[in-house]
Amino acid sequence: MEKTFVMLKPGVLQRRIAGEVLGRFERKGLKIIALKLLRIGRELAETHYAEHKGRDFYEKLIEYTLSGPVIALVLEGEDAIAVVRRLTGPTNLLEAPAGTIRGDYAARTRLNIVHASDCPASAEREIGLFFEAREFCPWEDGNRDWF
Ligand code: FUP
Repeated sequence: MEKTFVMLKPGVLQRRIAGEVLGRFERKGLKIIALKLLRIGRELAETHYAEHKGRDFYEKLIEYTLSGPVIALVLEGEDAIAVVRRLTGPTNLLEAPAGTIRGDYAARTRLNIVHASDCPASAEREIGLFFEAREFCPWEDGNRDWF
């Protein structure tokens, strides 16, 4: 099963929509196998967004990422990376359709409220940046009658 990294940026907690956003991933059938609430430091934010260093939006992006706690999680599922990117919607807010997380909850590209890995190499790198092996909690579905 594929794993992907997701970060709910500070706007999610500030707007009290963590449950709604997490619920979208759960309803799709993705499995949460690691999750934590944390306030990240500048060093981690800069490493995470290293590919954007020097871009005109970089400082504001780092500032936003550091502006409050984030929720970091690892989701597992078939084609989890692509499935989660479809749920979050495109980076550019003007292209994010209603029904996607960014399309429904974000008004500006810079404040697009959620990060999701875009390829297997990024997922592996980002999971490694935010989580240690002992923080994972794999589980089995068990009683499928719930569904
Ligand atoms: P994504 O993978 O969809 O999060 O997109 P990027 O890695 O390209 O961008 C990371 C973050 O930079 C976005 F969440 C928001 C910010 N950004 C801007 O503010 N303006 C841009 O033109 C592009 C990205």
